[in-house]
Amino acid sequence: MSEKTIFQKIIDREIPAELLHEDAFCVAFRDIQPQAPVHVLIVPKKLIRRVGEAVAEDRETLGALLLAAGVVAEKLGVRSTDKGFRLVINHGRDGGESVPHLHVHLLAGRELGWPPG
Ligand code: DGP
Repeated sequence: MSEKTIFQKIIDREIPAELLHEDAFCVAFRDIQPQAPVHVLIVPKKLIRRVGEAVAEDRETLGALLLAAGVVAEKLGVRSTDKGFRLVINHGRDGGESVPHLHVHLLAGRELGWPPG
């Protein structure tokens, strides 16, 4: 079996992290290298390596990640449309993935440029 990812260790409480949200499917905690005033990672408890490798049975988990994003955005005061937030999922080298455990980035707290870098 391959070694646990850093996110799996957080989920298993082997590494401390302040959880902003937890439900049956996922946890959310702040990114250690924030790219915006609000930068939260939403991570499924099930190890799905990356979004393009999810399978049909992951449908409920994938939906739970987006629902959790709304909950976290509300909790952090950025859900209203006059503020707002962006969700990002990086897949593979060109996508900028560095941790091989699916996670949704929730970025907010400043105006985010488009197109992204
Ligand atoms: P990505 O490049 O999409 O795979 O994003 C991985 C993110 O994970 C990156 O923004 C930094 C963050 N990260 C890496 N290690 C840790 C950690 O130990 N704790 C937390 N909170 N975030 C981490």
